[in-house]
Amino acid sequence: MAGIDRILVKDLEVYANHGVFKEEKVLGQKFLITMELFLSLREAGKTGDLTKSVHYGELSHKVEEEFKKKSYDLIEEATEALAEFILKEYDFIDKVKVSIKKPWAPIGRPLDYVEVCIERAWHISYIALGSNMGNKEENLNNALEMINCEHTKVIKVAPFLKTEPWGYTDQDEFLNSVCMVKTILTPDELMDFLLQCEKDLKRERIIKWGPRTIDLDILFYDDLIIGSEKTIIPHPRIQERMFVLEPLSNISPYLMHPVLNKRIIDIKAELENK
Ligand code: PH2
Ligand code: MG
Ligand code: MG
Repeated sequence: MAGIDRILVKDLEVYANHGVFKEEKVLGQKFLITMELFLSLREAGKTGDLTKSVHYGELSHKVEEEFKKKSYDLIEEATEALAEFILKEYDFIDKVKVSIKKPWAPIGRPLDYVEVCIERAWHISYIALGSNMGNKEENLNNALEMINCEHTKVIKVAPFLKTEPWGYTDQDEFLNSVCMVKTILTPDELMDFLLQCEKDLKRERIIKWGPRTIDLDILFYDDLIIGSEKTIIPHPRIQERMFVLEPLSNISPYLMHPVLNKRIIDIKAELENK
């Protein structure tokens, strides 16, 4: 998503009270904050419109204020907090690299500085939604509302679709949809977040593939391929399920499946012809 356009704010000097040691918290010390923002600068470059870019003065002041709000033990925490703050505050920044240097780190030895540097980004994910108990439409709408929050933004939603139960067929028909989101969560964090949403929407797990008030499954996360204990991405049964392919091809027909190496619309045509 992110190209190579970037804005660099290097070694912004801020005095603050972060550190593990008591004297660091009491006396404070100098920190140097470097922010590398990755976003398209084409439009601002062509039009001179500042609202299409980031006002780096304004950003620097906001970041300084955010940095001083709290006293962290670790510069890792402060760095993480700043990266998250920048992505949330300016959600058109695709990716950010943040580094914090401590030139006066009190380690009893001379040094140039210690530095922590991280890279964080907005990621694109697709989530399948399904419900076949209670007020299904309301269940899907509640789930979408819950998913859309500070760290995860719903970008597109497919029209809700009535579908016959697949797998375990002795149950009520489903209402299904798929949404496209951007998120700053990692795949595992997104998984935990969706499980928590299911819980909050009172999902009970009784029979595998059985009736449910709400089911939220990650279909894709960027073009990542993951097969860990906890998270399998892409979802392994996309190509067998019309209740996923139909809504998905409604919002992103030309999306590439990173394992099958085919577009969604073609995977759907193959299932139709089976
Ligand atoms: N979900 C299942 C099993 N079967 N069938 C339909 N039509 N829609 C679903 O969402 C669905 C299903 C397991 O998640
Ligand atoms: Mg499911
Ligand atoms: Mg599930």
